[in-house]
Amino acid sequence: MAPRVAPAILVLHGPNLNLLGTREPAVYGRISLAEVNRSVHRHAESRGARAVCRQSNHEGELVDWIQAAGREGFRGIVFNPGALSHYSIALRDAVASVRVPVVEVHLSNIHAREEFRHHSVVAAAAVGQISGFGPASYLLGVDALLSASPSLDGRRAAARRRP
Ligand code: CA2
Repeated sequence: MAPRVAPAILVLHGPNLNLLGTREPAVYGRISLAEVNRSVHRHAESRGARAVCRQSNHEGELVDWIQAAGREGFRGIVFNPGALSHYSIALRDAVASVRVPVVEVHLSNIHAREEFRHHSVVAAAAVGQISGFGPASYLLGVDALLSASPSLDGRRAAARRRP
């Protein structure tokens, strides 16, 4: 029998998340992005999966990574688009254009913050959104992808049919 290959999950962090732990601790906590990534790696391994974490301050680079995720063999994407969540139609279109399921995550509860953060244009193209659990949002995102993968396609198709 062929050896079982651990499913790989791509974790994408958007603009400014490289600053995590250095400013705004009241909103985003004191944990650095490197620490978040370490706990994501550990968590994925504990679930028999493998995580690859990337951060970019550039919308186009995030689009490129989303488009390439299927070719690169990723089973799903845990995606924190940062402030781009609220206005990037390019990211929404990229998420909608790939077969790989995308779970949108946020450290803070975007619905409990300023009005302009309440709406994510990416969310309707994602299979779901996890918001407000700090770094645990990423771990919950990994769990969502690993536990729900077979049914995600159907939910995604339903989401796409919505106007
Ligand atoms: O809560 C989240 O995860 C956000 O995606 C974070 C974005 C924000 O624009 C979204 O509305 C919600 C901001 C990321 C910037 O992160 C910083 C972290 C520390 C210091 C400064 C910025």
